[in-house]
Amino acid sequence: MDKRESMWDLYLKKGMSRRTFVKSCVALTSLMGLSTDQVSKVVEAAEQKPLPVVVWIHGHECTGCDESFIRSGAPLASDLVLSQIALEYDHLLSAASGAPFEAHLEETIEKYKGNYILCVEGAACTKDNGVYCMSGGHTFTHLLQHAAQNAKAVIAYGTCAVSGGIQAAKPNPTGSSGIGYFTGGTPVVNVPGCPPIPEVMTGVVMHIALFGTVPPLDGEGRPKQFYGNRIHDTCYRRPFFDAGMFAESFDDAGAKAGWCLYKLGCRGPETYNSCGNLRWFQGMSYPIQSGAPCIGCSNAHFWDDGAMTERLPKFGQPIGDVDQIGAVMAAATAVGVAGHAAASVVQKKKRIADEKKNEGAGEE
Ligand code: FSX
Ligand code: SF4
Ligand code: F3S
Repeated sequence: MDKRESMWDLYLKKGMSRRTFVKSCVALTSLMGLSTDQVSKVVEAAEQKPLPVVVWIHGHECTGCDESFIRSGAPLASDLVLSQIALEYDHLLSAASGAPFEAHLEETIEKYKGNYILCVEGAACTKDNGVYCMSGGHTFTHLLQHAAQNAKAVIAYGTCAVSGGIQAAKPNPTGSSGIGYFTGGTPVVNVPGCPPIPEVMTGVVMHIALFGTVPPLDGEGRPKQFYGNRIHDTCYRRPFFDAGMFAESFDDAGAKAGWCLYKLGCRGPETYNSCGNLRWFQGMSYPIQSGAPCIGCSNAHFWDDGAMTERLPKFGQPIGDVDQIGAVMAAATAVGVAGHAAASVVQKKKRIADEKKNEGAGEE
């Protein structure tokens, strides 16, 4: 591999001051959920580590995840892309296109084998050999497998990449799924949300970039520092919930007074994400603050879960039991995940067997 510049090299080259560099490192430290005594480690890594090579590909999706990413305020997405990572290929942000662009992807994979970070947005479309999602003359699943098997780590950005998202909603005509079936043995960090919070997106990629490892993950492969709490745990409307003060309709006095949105279908008690503390648009707001219940956009299959249509609590239990409901939901999710993982292994084995059978019969 060639000698690549570090973040500090690039700041120097651009005439940016040491003070600006250290301020960026402090911001990154706090973004990654690390304590202030870790700042020196971050500074050291940013001085010495070459900029991480990033390849960013898009499957079945609405592109909302990249739209979210470019609105990151701390760090600014422009600083990240121009000074903190080496973004070699991005379906959306790269100006280049066509054959030279695809050739560049191949060169990047070859040159940085085992050392680049693969960011993936969107679901993997599997029906009819994946023909409903093509890129550069290949199916997306082919590109994904190829890019993932040579990557150092994969980041699954958005609920679509993590578990299929809207593409996998019933009746799922394209056979869409999360990308995990196609990433082989490469470590995957799941960053759900439709889309994920911009600063969560930048925080995860910078953690891998600076420390060379994936951040600590929970049982669903999500970074603990961003998905350790339910929306309900950090919600500023929580005192109203605890006091039993609920908006009954979107335009009643309770709604206007900012009471709890549970009776309007809020999924906050079963949804893990940082919306309540980080918020969106540089801390400006988040759905609940704007008067809309959380629809659980970070949960698998939220589209099929009635989140977009049901405006009443889906659980018949008394309101006072809601924390218990959250715990029951978490346990059910864990069982579901275990079952899903077992089913995935079976499906994966079957897919490998099918592929072997079809070997020589053309791509995928
Ligand atoms: Fe999905 Fe992202 Fe929702 Fe959209 O890339 S998570 S539909 S915001 O765009 O994939
Ligand atoms: Fe906030 Fe929703 Fe919990 Fe009410 S139910 S406190 S609105 S997260
Ligand atoms: Fe999504 Fe709920 Fe946050 S809808 S954006 S997880 S508040």
